[in-house]
This record gives sequence, C-alpha cells and structure tokens, in this order.
Amino acid sequence: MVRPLLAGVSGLLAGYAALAVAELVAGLVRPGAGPVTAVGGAAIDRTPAPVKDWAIRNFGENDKAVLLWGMLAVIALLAAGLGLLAGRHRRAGAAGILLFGVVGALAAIGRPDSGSYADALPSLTGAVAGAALLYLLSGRLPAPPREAASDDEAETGWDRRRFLVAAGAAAAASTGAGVAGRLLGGARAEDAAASRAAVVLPAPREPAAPLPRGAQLRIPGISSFTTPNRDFYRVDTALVVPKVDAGAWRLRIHGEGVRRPLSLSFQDLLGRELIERDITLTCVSNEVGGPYAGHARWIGVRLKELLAEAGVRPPSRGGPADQLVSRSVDGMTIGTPVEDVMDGRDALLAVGMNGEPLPFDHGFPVRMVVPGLYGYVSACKWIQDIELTTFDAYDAYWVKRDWAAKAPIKTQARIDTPKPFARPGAGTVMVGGVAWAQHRGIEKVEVRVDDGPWERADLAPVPSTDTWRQWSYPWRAAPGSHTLTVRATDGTGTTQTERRTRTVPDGASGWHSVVVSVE
Ligand SMILES: Nc1nc2c(c(=O)[nH]1)N[C@H]1C(S)=C(S)[C@@H](COP(=O)(O)O)O[C@H]1N2
Ligand SMILES: [Mo]
Repeated sequence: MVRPLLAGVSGLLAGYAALAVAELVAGLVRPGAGPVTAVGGAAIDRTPAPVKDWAIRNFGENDKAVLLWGMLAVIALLAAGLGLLAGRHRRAGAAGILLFGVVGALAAIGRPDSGSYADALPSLTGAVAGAALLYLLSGRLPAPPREAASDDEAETGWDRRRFLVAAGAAAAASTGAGVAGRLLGGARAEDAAASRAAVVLPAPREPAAPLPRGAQLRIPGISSFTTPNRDFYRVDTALVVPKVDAGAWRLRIHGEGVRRPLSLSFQDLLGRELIERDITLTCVSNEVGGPYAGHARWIGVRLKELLAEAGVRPPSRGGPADQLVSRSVDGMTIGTPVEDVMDGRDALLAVGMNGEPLPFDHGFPVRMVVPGLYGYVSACKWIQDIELTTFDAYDAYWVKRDWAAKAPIKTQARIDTPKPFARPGAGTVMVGGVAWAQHRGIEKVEVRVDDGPWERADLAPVPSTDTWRQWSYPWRAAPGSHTLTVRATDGTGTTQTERRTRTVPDGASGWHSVVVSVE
C-alpha cells in the first residue's frame, strides 16, 4: 500500500518541480512561454466555436480561470500516473515527463506571439528537472510487495529518511524556483505598470460634450449609461493579460497600397490631435439579453487620418486593400473593412477609456475602437501592427474559426429591469433597459405584454448614433404571470427580426423577453 502511494506522491512532486523550474526559466526567457500558458493558449486557439460559445455561456468571464484550474487538475492526475509508472519502470516514468516537456515546448514555439526557439526552454528544462527528480525519488521507494513479503521492511532497505529528505528538499527548491520565476516575470509587469502610471493623457482637441441630460434614466436596476472600467466586460483569448511597456511600444502601418509606411511610438500618438468620443462596444458572443456590451468614453487618434497620411485610399476611391488587419502583441489578428474605418465614422486608435489610460485588461497602451462593428472585427487590444491587405488574401483569427469575415452589429434591445422571475407588486412597474444599433442609432423601442399590442417605450436622449440608448415603459401590471418582450427599430427604420439565431457566425438575433410574476 505504501509503495504506490509514495510513487504517486513522487509523481506529483516531479510534476510540481517541472512546472516550477519551467516558471523560473520562463521568467528569464518570456513569461508567456511557460508550459501552462503555452498549452492553455494553444488549447484556446483550437477550441471549436461551439465549445468556446458554450464556455462563455457557462463560465462567462471566468472561462480562463476554469481552463487553468482544469489544466492543473489534469496535470496533477498525469503526474501521479507517471509516478505510479515510475514505481514499476523508473525510466519509463521519467521518459513520460520528458515527453510532456516536448509537448509544452512545441506549444510554446507554436504560439503566435513566440519570437524564437528560446520559448522551448522553459518546458524542456522543467521536464528535465522533473524527470530527474522522479528517477531519483522512485529509486528511493520501499521495495515492491513481492520482495517485502519475504523479508521484513528493515531488510528491504527502505530508507524512509532518505526518501523524505529528498522529497522535502525537492518541494522546497521547487517552491523557491517557482516564486523566483514569478518575481522575474513580475518585474517586467512592473515596468509596464510604471509606464502606465506615468502616462498623462493630453486634453483632447475635441472633448466629448457632457452626456445629454436624461441619458441616464433613474430607474433602479437599469444599466449604467457609462460602464465604469472595472465593470466593463472583458472578452479575449489572453490567458495572461499582456503587460506592454508603453515606452517600448511601437505601431507599424504597412501593406498593400501604403505609400508611406508609418512606425509610431506611444508619444507620437499622444502628440497628435486627440478626439474624445462616446462609443458602445458589443461582443458577437453576446446572446439575446446577454451582458457583453458596455459603454465608454474613449480618447484616441482618428484612424482615418493616420491611414490617409500613410497614403491609403479606401476601395471606393480606388485603393487596392479592402481589409485592415490589426495584430496584437499576443498574436491576435482582427480584420476590419478599410471602407468602414475611412467612411467618416469615428474609428479610433484609443489611448484613453473613461478619462484614464486604457486598463491593461482593455488593451493598454493602444487599442482600436470602431463604431458599429462587433469587437472581434474591429476592437484589437494591445495592438502593435496594422497591415493593409484584402479579404481574399487573408482570414483573421476568428474567421479561420467559422465566424463571419464582416460583422456589423445587429440591432438589439435588452430588458434590464424587472429581472427574469422577479415578483413585483401590482400597479405601475417601471420596465427599462438599453437598446443598441451602433452607428445607425435607435429610433424606436416597443414593449409587448404577453400577446398584447406593441406599446412604444420612452427613449432617453443620446450623444450620438454610436451609443446604446436607454428606454423605459411604465407598465400597469396586473397580478399573475406575464411575459415582457422588447424590440427595437434602428435609425434606418428597420425593426429587429424576431428570428432567434445563435451567436455564430455573425451575432445573435431575436427579441429579448422576461417572465415575471406580479403579486
Ligand atoms: N488582442 C485582442 N484583442 C481583442 C480580442 C482578443 O481576444 N485579443 N477580443 C476582441 C473581442 S471578441 C471583443 S468583443 C473586444 C472586447 O473588448 P473588451 O475586452 O475591452 O471589452 O475585444 C476584441 N479585441
Ligand atoms: Mo467579442
């Protein structure tokens, strides 16, 4: 009994040592090159669209934490298994760890943000350390039962002390290595944090006007018109949020039809004419009634101006490139129609969000924001490269994964209050929420109670067509169970379709409804 148990523990210790040494080396090489981050990132990239959608639905913004803990659990099981194997075949167990090291190394050098083969080092050195430890520990296990049966324990020569000393020393050294790796990686993050703390956003040449009076309805439970940064939804593939040092950051603009390629520093951007705009962002993975929309006041540079300076012409004026591909420091690629970013809408390279530099989670130092397009086709965070090309020549990250190449935001209306299954008292109940059809604007919102007629909701004022719009409807609620349904009509006069579709490939459609029981 004792031997398999100790063999399993040896495996766990070896796995722990492998990860810890890998963490240390990753701290030296590149924090993102650690095996867990690399394999997790590779797994995210290979997740089929329906599974990704399911994960977002069920785990929401905790999807990455769930993936990490799941991976650690799997690694622990595999490590314990290899420990048991090593209890029978020392070499095979150790070889198993080396094999996983190779998997980690391949994942690391295959990452889009991997710059060199050095990214294989964390996994490889970690695996060598783990394999050596497993080999050593499995040589110090008590003898197998068939031998122990004939002799007594003392004569089998199991030196409990020797095993415990080796195991304890390995655990302590691993912890030290892991902590040191974290500190090394953390030092880089501190440079980035210091560079963010040092940013002073210049006053925009065109500040946004104050929100119109009444843009924010005073109805309990309705979304805040402006979403505070800390509450802003976050959707991205980054297992570890990129921490970019603004001082070292550059943006390149190049590609087809670019007559004067540009390379800009963060200071270059801050030195240009900045404008401030209210723009509501929406994720294509947002279900009808879902939470993945948020509103912020952005400060940034007009993208059109930079492109014009680079000599880019939109297709309608004879330009050869119809797709603008933005690349982030973590290798994300996002494709946006060149026509859209040059048609006069406020497509921005944003540096500020609600009056402060972009939070790291939302793309510091610079991200794109384009009114009217879902985030995955416009809102590249941690951007570092803009390439002009064509939709024929290149498929961006999500397009390779079954999502549409072009995705204007669909008109949606959401009931924020009452919540589903609420139990309001009979009498006047304030129904309220938000509706959005960015860049087309919201012209009308209607509410229907059960199968009754559509009734017009009151619309709050908005700063522009690029934001969501709050609405309210005073409902004379009678006791019983009722279904409230809402639908919106955009600025072109088109009412959103009733037809429910899934989020893949270009965004969910359909009317939002909630069931409440009036007491
Ligand atoms: N680098 C990078 N940028 C990205 C993404 C990403 O995964 N990586 N996700 C996009 C998607 S799908 C959306 S909806 C928006 C979300 O922006 P937010 O997290 O600031 O709300 O960012 C976009 N920009
Ligand atoms: Mo998204």
